[in-house]
Amino acid sequence: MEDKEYMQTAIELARQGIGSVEPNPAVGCIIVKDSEIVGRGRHEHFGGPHAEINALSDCRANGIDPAGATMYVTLEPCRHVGKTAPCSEAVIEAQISKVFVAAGDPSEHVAGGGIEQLKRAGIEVQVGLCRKQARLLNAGFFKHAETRRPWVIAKWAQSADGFLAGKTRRWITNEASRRDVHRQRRRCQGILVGVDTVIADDPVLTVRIEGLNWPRQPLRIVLDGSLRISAGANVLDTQQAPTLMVITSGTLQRQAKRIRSLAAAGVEILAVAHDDKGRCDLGQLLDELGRRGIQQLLAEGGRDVLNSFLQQDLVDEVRVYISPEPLASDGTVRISEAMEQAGDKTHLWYAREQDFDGDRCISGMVGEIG
Ligand code: AOF
Ligand code: ZN
Repeated sequence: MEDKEYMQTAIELARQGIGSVEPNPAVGCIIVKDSEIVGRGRHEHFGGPHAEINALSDCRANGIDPAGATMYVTLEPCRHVGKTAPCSEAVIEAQISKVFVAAGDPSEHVAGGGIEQLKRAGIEVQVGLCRKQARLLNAGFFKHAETRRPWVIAKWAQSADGFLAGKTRRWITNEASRRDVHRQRRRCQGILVGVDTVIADDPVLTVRIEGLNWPRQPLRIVLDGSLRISAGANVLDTQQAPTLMVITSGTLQRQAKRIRSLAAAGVEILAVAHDDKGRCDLGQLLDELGRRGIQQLLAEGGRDVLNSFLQQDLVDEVRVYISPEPLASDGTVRISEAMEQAGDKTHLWYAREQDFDGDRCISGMVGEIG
């Protein structure tokens, strides 16, 4: 096998962590000695040991001393004490002689320091093998570390003829598609909707997966400039998950009493600037969410909210679930032109089409990965 194939094997290992490791990156690691893979490891879940540590343990469990071996790791080994001890030290201690790193870790606590430490210890380090693939896998992690803003995923469900809602149908897409939405929510730290979606559908906006008691429910974010939400809305039940209501600064004064009672019920309020139509400043909101450590944000609608994100070039990834059935005369809200364009595969990078029991899901990124 060539170096590139070893790194690709490490990337495939890393991929298995998506959905369990966030907001940490999914990382994979392979140890090779005498042209043979002698250790494999990946970061398996948030808070758990890092990929390098698992690969070193696997190597030793296989009865092999990692001294003198080559390591292929998809992210620069950390050198900080976080929930775990620094990987760089473990690699040095194990006397690995050469390390291939796919991509540097731009996080403040690493930022080249891990690579530097390995080099100082006399280890040969080569950076950049399969870099793009490695960055693609953790696009949200890299964007947040580099810009302090979340990676925005615009998601919607539509009928074959482009409607987002119908007069008589509650669900446009099938159960398999909706199960996938919960898997997507799992990799996000925030789920955002506009208040009109709350008024129309009264969603709960939590991660619900059969047989899984998900411990890290994302923050539910409702754009509600003038605070029109009804007191009994499901998202206001903060026993299930935390909630942030985003209002405009004018509303902060006008609805002081209502805001106090929401705050008393555990709902957080964030006032942001607004435009002349009273719409919340999304750039300011993303800055604030990034500051709070929200790395991946799932924007679930409705049409006007998604449209605003798209028109302001704030969307990084699109996920469209398409039912094979038209709604025809039952259809009410049609997708916007901006959404139609964004959902067009020719406009998406790394576009992918999946089948969920007959529903199609088209996903891809709005720009190229740098
Ligand atoms: C690595 N290998 O497998 C991962 C790394 O809180 P901790 O200790 O889990 O540290 C999390 C940080 O470590 C995370 O923000 C990222 O910078 C890095 N992730 N580093 O060497 C790994 N998952
Ligand atoms: Zn580490």
